[in-house]
This record gives sequence, C-alpha cells and structure tokens, in this order.
Amino acid sequence: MTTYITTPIYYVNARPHLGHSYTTLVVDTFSRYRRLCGDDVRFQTGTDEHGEKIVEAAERESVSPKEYVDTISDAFRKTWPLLKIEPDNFIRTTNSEHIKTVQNILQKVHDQGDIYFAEYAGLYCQGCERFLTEKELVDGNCPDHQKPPEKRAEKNYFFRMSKYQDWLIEHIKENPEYITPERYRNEVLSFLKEPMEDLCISRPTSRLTWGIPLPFDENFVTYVWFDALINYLTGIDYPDGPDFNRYWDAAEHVIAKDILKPHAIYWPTMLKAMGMKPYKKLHVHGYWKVDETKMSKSIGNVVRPDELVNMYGLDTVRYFLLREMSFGLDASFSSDAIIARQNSDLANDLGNLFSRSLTMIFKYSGGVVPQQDESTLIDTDRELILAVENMLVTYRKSMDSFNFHLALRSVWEVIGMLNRYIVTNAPWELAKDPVNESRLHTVLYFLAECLRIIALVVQPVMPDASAKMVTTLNLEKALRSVNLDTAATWGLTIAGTKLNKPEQLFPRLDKKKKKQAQAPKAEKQKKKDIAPKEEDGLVTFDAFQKMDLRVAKVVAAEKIKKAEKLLKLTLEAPEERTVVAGIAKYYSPEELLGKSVIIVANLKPAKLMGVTSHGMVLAAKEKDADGNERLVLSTVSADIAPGSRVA
Ligand code: ME8
Repeated sequence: MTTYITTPIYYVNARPHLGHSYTTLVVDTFSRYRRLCGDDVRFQTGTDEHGEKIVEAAERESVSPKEYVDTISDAFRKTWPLLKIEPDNFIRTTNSEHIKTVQNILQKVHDQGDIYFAEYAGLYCQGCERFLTEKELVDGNCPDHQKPPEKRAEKNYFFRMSKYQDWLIEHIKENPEYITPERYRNEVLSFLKEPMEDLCISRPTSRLTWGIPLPFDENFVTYVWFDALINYLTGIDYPDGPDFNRYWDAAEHVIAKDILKPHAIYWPTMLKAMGMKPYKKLHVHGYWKVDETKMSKSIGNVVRPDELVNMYGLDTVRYFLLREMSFGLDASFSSDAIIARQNSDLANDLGNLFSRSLTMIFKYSGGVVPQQDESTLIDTDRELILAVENMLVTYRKSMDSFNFHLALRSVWEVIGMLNRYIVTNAPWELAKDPVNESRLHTVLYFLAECLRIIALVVQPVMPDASAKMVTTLNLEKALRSVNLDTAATWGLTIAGTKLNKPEQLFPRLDKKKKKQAQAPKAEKQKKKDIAPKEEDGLVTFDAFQKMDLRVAKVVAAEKIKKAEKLLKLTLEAPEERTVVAGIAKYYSPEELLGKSVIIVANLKPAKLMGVTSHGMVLAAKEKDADGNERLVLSTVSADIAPGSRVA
C-alpha cells in the first residue's frame, strides 16, 4: 500500500511550540507505523510563509519579510530532528516551484470561469486570515483569537466555492471516513446546511504585497489559504512529477480543529474546480491546553519542544503526547502529568519489566534465550499468547484509526499482565529446584518473546527505547526486512540467541529532577507576568519595574542599505548607543536629529540587517478610516537630560 501523509504547513510568525510538535509527531508516528506495515510512505511538513501575519511579525522584529521567514522556517526545520521526527519533504511556500504552480492553478480556475471580481464587506479576523460569519463569533469575538474581527470592505477576486457545495455534501455523506473523528464530520455537514459563500482569494497590493501575485491581475496577491493548501500538491511535484502519480490518491491530511474549515471546505472544492480527485482522508485533533486555555503563540502560554526533550528525554515526550491525548479531544499539558507517565508507565511498568526479565535470563540462563518446552505450558501461558494476539489486533486497528492512546493502552495491558506473570510464576522459586528447569525455561522464553513483540509495537512511538530493546535482545538481524504482519506473530524468538547486557530504559524522576522539571512552568509564569494577560490586559507592577525606559537624544541617524523600513540611530542615553528602528517610512534621518525619544534600554541586543541594536525606540501607531497607517515617536514634553529614567 501507499501512504501520503501531511501536517499543516505552519505559519512562520512564531517559533514551533508543543501544539505544532504534536501534529508533526502524530504524522511521524503514523508514517513509522505504516512503514512497519510494509507501506511505501511519504511524510510531508513545511512552512506557510505569505500573508499579513508574517509581514506584521517581520515588522515587529524590524527585518524584511524574506529575512524573517528564512529564520523561522529554519527554526521549524531544526526542531523536528530534536523529536526524532523525520519528514521526507519539507515544503516552503516561498519556493519558486510552488509559486509557479499556484499561479498556473489560479489561471486555470480563472479561465474556466470559477474566479470573478466583486466587492465584499465582512468581518475579518487577522489571526485566522479570513472573513468570519456572524455565527462563528462568540460574544462578538473570534473564538480562536479572542478578539473582535474588524469590518472590511474591498474589491477582490472570488472563487465560486458555492458552486461545489452540493457535490461536497454528497462526497462527505458517501464517504463516512473522509473526515474523522466523526464529530468533525458532523460539524462540517452541519455547517454545509447553510448556503455557502464564495471564497475571497485575493488581497490588493495597496494593502499587502507579501504574497503570490495573481497571474491575471498584478494589482492583487493571492489569499494565503488559496496559496497554502496547494502545498499538498506542489510537495509531490504536481502536475506531472512521478511522485504526484505515485502518492496523490493516498493523500491524508492531519490538522487540529482550528483549521477544519479551510481543509474540509475550501480545499476539496478547490480540488474539484481543478478537475482533481479529492484527498483521501482528513484527520482532526483537539487542542493542547495549559490551565484550560488553548496553547497558542498569540496568548503566549506556549511550551517549547526542545526544553521538554532536554528535561524529560525524547521517548518520554513522544510517549506522553501520544498517550495523554485522545485524538479528536482536547488535552491538558502539565509537568505533573508528564512526570506521572514517566514514573508509572515507563520507569515502573515497561522499564521494570524489561530489566527484571533480562536480569533473570542472565541469572538463570547465562544471558541466552532458553528453549521453551511445550509440555510445560499451563493456562497462564495460553492466556498470555491470546492476550498478545488480541493486543496486536487492537493495536493495529487503533493505529490505523489514529487512536494512538488506545493502541498504547492495549500494549500496556500486556505489559501489566507480564509483570503479574513474573510474580505468579516466580522464576526465582523455580530456579531453586532442578526438576523445574524446563518450566523455568518456558517462562524465560515467554518473557523474551513478549519483549520482542513489545519492542516492535512501541517503535513508531518510541524509536530510541525500541532500538535499545532490540539491541539488548539481539534482534537487529531477525527484525531486518520484516513487517508487522510477519514479525508480530507468536514464537519467532530463536532459542539460543545471546542477549546483551541490559541498559536502563527509563530513569525514575527523583525529587531533584522533578524540581527542575517544574522549571518551565515557573519560567512561563514569569513570562506571563511580563506579557499582558489576554483575559484582563494587566501586568504586575513588578513586571513593569523590570523594564528600563530612558530618555535618549538622537545624535545621528542614517538609512540602512537594503532595508527600506529601518534607520540606524546613534543615541545619547547618556552613554552613546546604536538603536535600529523600523521608522524609515515615517521619518527622514534629518528630522530626527536633536529629538529626545523614549527607549527601552535593557532590551537584549539584536542584530538587524547586520547592525546590532541596543534597545528599542517607542512610538505610537494609528490607522485612519482609509486604512493608512501613521506613526509618531514618543517624546517628553520638556527638556530633560538624556538618560533620565521614565517611570
Ligand atoms: O494554521 N494544540 O498555521 P499555524 C494542538 N499556516 N495543535 C496545535 C495547537 C494546540 N494548542 N496550536 C497549534 C496555520 N497547533 C496555517 C496552516 S495548512 C495548508 C496552513 C497545530 O502555524 C495544529 O496542527 O497556525 C494546528 O492546526 C496548526 O498547528 C496551526 O498552525
């Protein structure tokens, strides 16, 4: 079989956090699992690099959009190996091949009459980068970004999405597994009961230039969603690359519920308009939350994957994320929850089983897997074989339907049973009397055989722990070129195999470690104090006190080469310092000379277009009714010495 499985391409307006890591980990785990089943698998992820959000983020950092997207896209690419996530392709929407293909598709859909020009007025959420309907609002706010959308009216190009509404309803009804879990399928079908509006697919260049130019009107760029969704095709070299023919029919997308509508409605109708087959499946998961709030870059309550891996180890993080979340529902992240999983499921249950079993094989059989003696089989052995067989059925069914938590639960049921099997059969008692030798050998064989199967089924989730188990059990050769069908059946462990000395699989987290482990929470709390809280918009006095605001006098100002928006200012505050400010659109260098501005003086130095900036100039920004922006520098109302503290 062939599997083509994708993550969303992530916006590069912020660095990767646990939410992005979860989706990408799910896809990595599924890919590893399907490979284990013998599939030809292609796993794609990437970054979504156009649109207003990106321009704003670049402006905030006072760098060009290109420079900004290169940096953050790189941060995403470099995060995945830390989690042992191994995509086959990493696509970027600023890549020239992608741009060319998006333009070809737009031209085709335009030529066939499915794109038209019109005026539209509506409620626009910048966070979602789309118009929202009144119905979607909760207390007047966008439910995801907790902000009211802004009213916008402008002339734009529209995709005749409504034309494909009936077809889409039919397709979803005829294919019960098209959108899973079922709750999201129902949500989409219920949404489709209302007449669908056409989709605005352009932005005027007067407002946004950071996008793919429309091939039929240079005054517009492509709406970021129309551009982004096409990545699933350009990543396999649509329309005529060999990978396109090989993988498209098998396309499955994994997303969280925030982007259900673009994937369940825009994307299939776009494909239909292009004369293409719809993708095969859409898998939708819930949110990771912290303290009951969605983890999100705009709220600032994020957990970073690299910090987690440093603190708990790769396999623990992977196991925790997949075991703790029921795919489709929301889950809560906390240090306590991850420590509990580590100590109980990993160190206690699996780790202990592994080390006890190996220690006994070394002690009672010289580190060699003994021969089982069929004549000594008793009911507990037969129950164990049956339990392993049932587990394999549940495991595969659950992995195929993205119920990773159920797949792992079924494996852990067998692990629990094995720990009880050791107690019931008490090999240390059997070893006391040579008449029990054959029974002892059977028990040890059963342990080795079950560990082989466990090492295999945990591999997609915990590749490192699985590899350690495989090396210890000396199974590398035996498992090479096998798949789950052939390797997971009972009785393949070869008696006589010499085992290697066991290493500890998972350490228990002691109190000291636990203290460290809670550090991110503390750090997050600190960050929360500094950043205004979303709910009440307040910061503590302490947090404000940490900010060193000073009066500074501009003694020199000049433009920075190749950076249209930036000025290099030399300030007296009272010592001389260089500050780079994104104000070139609003002030000429000459008019700044002699001005007393206000700066944040204790900002970490940052390099912008090759110039190191030691601080940030404060300014007020406003937008008039026509959407034109004005920026005015913050100053003091009377003469005061440079370097005076603003408090
Ligand atoms: O929406 N819990 O990008 P994005 C679980 N560029 N998953 C989460 C999460 C959370 N708290 N936060 C983020 C975009 N995610 C578009 C996609 S695709 C053609 C274009 C994950 O950076 C989850 O997969 O906002 C979610 O759907 C995605 O990040 C949104 O990423």
